[in-house]
Amino acid sequence: MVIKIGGQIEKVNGKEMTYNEFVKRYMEKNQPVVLTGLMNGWRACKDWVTCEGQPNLQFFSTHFGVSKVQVADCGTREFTDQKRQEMSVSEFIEHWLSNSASQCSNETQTRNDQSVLYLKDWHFVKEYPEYLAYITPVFFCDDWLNLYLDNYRMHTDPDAYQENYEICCSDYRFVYMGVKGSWTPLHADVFRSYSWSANVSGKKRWLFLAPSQSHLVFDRNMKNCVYNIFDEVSETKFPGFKKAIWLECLQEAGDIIFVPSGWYHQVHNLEDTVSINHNWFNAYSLSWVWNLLLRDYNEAKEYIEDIRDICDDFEGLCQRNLAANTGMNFYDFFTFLMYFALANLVLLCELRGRHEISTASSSTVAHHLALNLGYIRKITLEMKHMHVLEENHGCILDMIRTLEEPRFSKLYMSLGRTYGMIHEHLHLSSDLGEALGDDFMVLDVLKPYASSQICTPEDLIKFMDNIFAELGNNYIEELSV
Ligand SMILES: O=C(O)CCC(=O)C(=O)O
Repeated sequence: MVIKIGGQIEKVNGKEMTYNEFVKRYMEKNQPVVLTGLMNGWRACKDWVTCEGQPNLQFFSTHFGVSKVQVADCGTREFTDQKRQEMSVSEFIEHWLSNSASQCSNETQTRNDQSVLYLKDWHFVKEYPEYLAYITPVFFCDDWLNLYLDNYRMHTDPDAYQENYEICCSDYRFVYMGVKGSWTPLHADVFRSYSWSANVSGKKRWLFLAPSQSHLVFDRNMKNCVYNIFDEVSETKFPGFKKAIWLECLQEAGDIIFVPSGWYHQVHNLEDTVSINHNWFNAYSLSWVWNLLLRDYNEAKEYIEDIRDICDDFEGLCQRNLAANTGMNFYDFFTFLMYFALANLVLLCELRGRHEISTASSSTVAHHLALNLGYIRKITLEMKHMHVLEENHGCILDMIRTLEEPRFSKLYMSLGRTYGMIHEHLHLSSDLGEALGDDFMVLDVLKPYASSQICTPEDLIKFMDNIFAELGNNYIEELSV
């Protein structure tokens, strides 16, 4: 099938763009872009690439050969993805080398291990935290997903065996390695997160579909999505497909692509390629995550509607199924929102208490924090209006206990350092060295309101509004995003 290509993704020199420009032009507008010039000096670009510009397979085998990784067989479909198997990095590289050797010698292929393998989702940073292969470009640092997972779990199911979860959901910072011809089927990213993907070596072809057209790659029931846009796609099954207009991008080594929320994409390695890839989201993309959860919840509910009457806890079962299918449920997402509401509030109080919002950079940080809170409030309000979590009788967040938890201190301090770095506010990035002590004035502002526990979206809204009233009317505009 010949697809319609409507244009190319814009390519911009990342060194000539400010953070605020990136936010205004791409993150806020949810538009893809390719950024150049941001990978200079990365250790990965030196260690992982040969003098000829090829992936340095020997280096991977020698230094990381024992790592266990997920490898996709690009020729075998399994449900909506490619069939995967686990193997060590050295086994994967052995396969890669033996296949390229047999291709070079033009050998008649009689062996049955000629499948095109693609190493995906290798949690490289988790596994080798000391190695420092790269520095996340500033544009992608406001990453609540990985920051949260460094301190908390997205979902805990006391009944389920967790080993697989520990590995696959521990973070979303990956390395990908694939021979020429390896590829990734059409999909939109997990949680409708953003992603960024940096080509360390090799070349990729990306095909993108804007969210406004995503219905065109689904069947009539909006249940099944096209798997490979270059297959003969059945017009009867996918009647809208031929109307889809794709954007294309040829990503060279040294290019980083920003993939916005909800954009379907298919990716082909045109050469042997090694890339680094993060999934991430923040205040700007919370509504995407929430809308996905709502859609998947309704689907999960519909699926078991016929057993509603014989179910003791129908809602509980829906939430369990939602977490199993999507990776989080309403409780998990609401818990996530509460932690980030509290972290942003702590930082805002800290900024006002210690330094006053006088310098340009501190007021930029304050504006950013207030905007974050505005987005959190907006989603929480939607949750409240939809009466979700109303049947919840337990407390989800005990403010005082949370404020005293070391991992919460780690979370808000990392967030503060991130904003200090992004907005070049050196005070904030260096002052947040100690956890909140009892004498700390932030607690004076928060504690009177923190005594009540937060169980529902309504509680969270009240809590946030009380603190805002305390801080004065400075942030009305940001709060009404
Ligand atoms: O590079 C690939 O093969 C896939 C990457 C991808 O889908 C992503 O970054 O979202």
